[in-house]
Parts: sequence; structure tokens; C-alpha cells
Amino acid sequence: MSQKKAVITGITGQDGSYLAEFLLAKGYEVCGMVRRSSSVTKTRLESIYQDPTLGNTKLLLEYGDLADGLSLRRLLTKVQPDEIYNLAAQSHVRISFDQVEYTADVTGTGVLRLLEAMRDYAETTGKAPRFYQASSSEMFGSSPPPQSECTPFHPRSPYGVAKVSAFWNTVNHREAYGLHCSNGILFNHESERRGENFVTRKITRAAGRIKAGLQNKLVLGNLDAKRDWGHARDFVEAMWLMLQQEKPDDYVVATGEAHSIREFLDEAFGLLGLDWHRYVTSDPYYYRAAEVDHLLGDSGKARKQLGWTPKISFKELVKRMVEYDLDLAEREAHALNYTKARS
Ligand code: NAP
Ligand code: F7E
Repeated sequence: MSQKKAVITGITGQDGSYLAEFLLAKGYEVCGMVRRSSSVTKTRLESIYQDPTLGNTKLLLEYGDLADGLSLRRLLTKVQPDEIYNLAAQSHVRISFDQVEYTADVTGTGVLRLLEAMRDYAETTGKAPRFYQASSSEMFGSSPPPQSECTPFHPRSPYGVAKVSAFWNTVNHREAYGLHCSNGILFNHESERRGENFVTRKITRAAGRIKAGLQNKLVLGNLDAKRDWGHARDFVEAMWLMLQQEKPDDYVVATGEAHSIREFLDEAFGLLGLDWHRYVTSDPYYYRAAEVDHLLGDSGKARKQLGWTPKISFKELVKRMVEYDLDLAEREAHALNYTKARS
């Protein structure tokens, strides 16, 4: 079979970068959709991206935006992908309360724009790409744990509501038009590349900086929420596995182990020999208008039907993040001392 081509929206994000690496290693040609920004957003792709004018590369980047339907149509016509991974979103739950309409437009309606562009492309060319939608455990919201594919959705944020709308549009394109559309209902997954305003990375960044003497305070919100945290590198494999199935379907992807923010703090600060109670305070500023208290996934279906299993444990996840962020902080401290010494 000829080389497969994949489009990844959201390639500059945490998951996009891991998925691009994963697909390139499998021999795919990958085209990532990037949106225009005034600053560089390709830092997570540094190890795999090179300017195509400098030589052959299997990773190309094209401009596009989920808010711009024409750009999506142009992209599909140009790339002619076999598989589309829709990872782009305004993905921050707390911020979705401040940017309600934007979140509904990009995280919700944007998915419909992409699905419709794909449907038109399939009808015009007779070639139907397979479609992966990055659905989220936030759709379960206040439904009690453990949550599986059978658990009712009860979202608790504009982000969760937008993801529910995207979920059903993905299902509807599967049922109404016979397209190969799957939802991965992924529980929280983190990594050394996690955005710095998500709680796990905020904690490991701060722990590293405190250890390096660069900071002595960390302000968080609700410390009692529980999350089922895995490593993003494990989770992107599940996305790919879904699109290799003969039939499209929806799958929960989770580790099956939940921890509170306090437990994450114990583990992260403990690895550096620090007592977090000396540095951490909780401030209502970081509380949400509505909270999701307890997410714990039952991924039995994905394990059985996809043969997927997470390899990186909670302790290993925290260790990797802490070690990475300690190194980063030490380099920051070194650069600061160097600048001071020269001035
Ligand atoms: P992330 O790091 O926040 O990445 C989001 C990506 O979407 C970035 O590449 C961002 O581009 C892009 N993007 C944002 N708005 C866009 C727009 N209007 N048009 C095109 N691209 C846009 O998120 P992630 O953690 O990798 O998550 C990937 C996907 O999985 C998201 O859809 C998220 O909602 C979903 N999800 C994540 C988790 C998790 O725990 N990580 C769990 C369940 C579901 P910029 O770089 O330009 O900002
Ligand atoms: O919050 C609490 C906060 O922002 C986790 C996204 O990838 O996963 C992510 O959404 C918990 C919440 O992730 C702070 O209240 C306390 O209970 O790291 P988070 P999230 O909201 O679970 C889901 C599955 C997605 O789909 C999303 O895209 O931690 N918390 N103090 C805090 N959270 C943040 N961000 N900052 C704090 O200071």
C-alpha cells in the first residue's frame, strides 16, 4: 500500500506533537494545520520539523483555522489525506468560562465545519478520509465515577458543552453519511510538554523553580478535585488504533486510577525533598464557576477491542515532569546568574 497521509489539526499542541512523532515513525506523511500567530508556536515540533525549502521532509505545515471553514476545505483538497486527527481546540476549561462564545465556536462549531468540509471532499472525490475527534472526559462533568461509554454526559463548563456538541456531530456524520468517524473520549493526559497553565505542569514548573531558588510561592485553586491522569505519549497511540479499526466507534481512554491535586503535590514536591504545605496557597481566583469533582475512567472497551493499554504509571508521569522541569529551572537560574555576573 502507498504511504498514508494524515492531517493533524492542533499539531502545535501537546498531543499534536506526540501524534506527529508517532505517525512519522510509522512512515506516514503528516500535514499539520497551524493558525497564524504573532509569536512562534512550533517549539514542541523542534525535533521533527524542518523548513520544506531546506530539503525533503515528511512533515509539512499549512495555515488554517477551525474558525475559518474555507481554510479547512482548501487544506483537504490540497493534502488529500487518508486520516484526519482533529486535535485543535480552545482546550482550557477555566478560560472557557471567560471566552464562552469563542470556545463554542472553535471547540464546538469548528468541528462541524471540519466534518462538513470532509463530507463535501468525500462526495466530490469519492475518497473518504477517516476522522478522529478529540472528545473529552469533561463531557461527563458531574456524572459519578467510574465513567465509561455508557455514562450520561453532564458537562460543567462551556468547554464541556462545546465538546458534547462536537461529539454528537461526529456520531451524526458517521450515522447519517456512513463516514468513518470516531470519538476518543480521553481522560486527562499530561507530559513534559503540557501547557504551563494546566494544574500538573503548573505544579511541576513551580516545584522545579522553588528548588532552584527562583520562586517561593505557588497559588492554586481547588485542591480536592480528582483526575485520572495518564501520559500523552500513551494516549496518542489509542487515537491511531481507533482509525485502524474496520468500523468507526467511540472509546473511553483512561488509566483507571484517580488522584487529587493534593496527591499530585505530595508526589511532585516529595521527589524534590520539599514540603508543599510551606509554599502552596489556594485562592478563589483559580476556582471555576462549576467544578468537575471526580473523573475516573473505565477504558475496558478500548483495552479489549483496540488492545490498548497505558504503559506510563502515575508515579512515572510525575517523575518525568518533575525531572524535566527541574532541569529547565536550573538552566533558567544559570542564565540569570550569567546575566547578573556580566552586568
Ligand atoms: P493544547 O496543548 O491546548 O493544543 C491545542 C491545539 O489547538 C494547539 O495546537 C492550538 O494552536 C490549536 N488551536 C486552538 N485554537 C485553534 C483554532 N481556532 N484553529 C486551529 N487550531 C487551534 O491541547 P492538548 O492537550 O494537546 O489537547 C488536544 C485535544 O484533545 C484538544 O482538542 C483538547 O480539547 C482535547 N483533550 C485533551 C485532553 C488532555 O488531557 N490533554 C483530554 C481530553 C481531550 P496554538 O498552538 O496556536 O495555540
Ligand atoms: O485542571 C484544579 C481544577 O486545568 C484540573 C484539559 O486538558 O483535561 C483538562 O482539563 C483540576 C481542576 O485540567 C488549579 O479546578 C486547582 O479540577 O489541569 P486542569 P482540566 O480542567 O481537568 C480535560 C480532560 C480536557 O479535556 C481539557 O482540555 O485542577 N485546579 N488549581 C487548577 N487547575 C488549573 N488549571 N490551575 C490551577 O491553579
